[in-house]
Amino acid sequence: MSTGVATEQSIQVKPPTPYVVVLLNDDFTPMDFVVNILKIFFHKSEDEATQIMLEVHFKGKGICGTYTKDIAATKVAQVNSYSREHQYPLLCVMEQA
Ligand code: NFA
Repeated sequence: MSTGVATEQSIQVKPPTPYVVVLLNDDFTPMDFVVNILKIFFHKSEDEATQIMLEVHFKGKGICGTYTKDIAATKVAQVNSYSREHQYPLLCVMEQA
């Protein structure tokens, strides 16, 4: 059984490097499909999802959320698979924040 006593001299705990998950605009993916992506995978409300979708549509890209590297990579893979399953070219990428 653990005594709970740390035997190391110092234990460094640092916050993980943040990554943003980004959606990129294209001319083919329907607006309502993008809104649904933001609701399903990023837990956005209808209003918030619509705002982000319009940011992507008018400015070329928009941030869906900020995550650790592993979570961001999982979101990117899930969104791109879902878009391809529905035969849309929507692109989701991650960037170091
Ligand atoms: N530009 C797309 C359209 O006019 C909508 C869209 C928004 C696509 C955000 C991708 C991302 N149907």
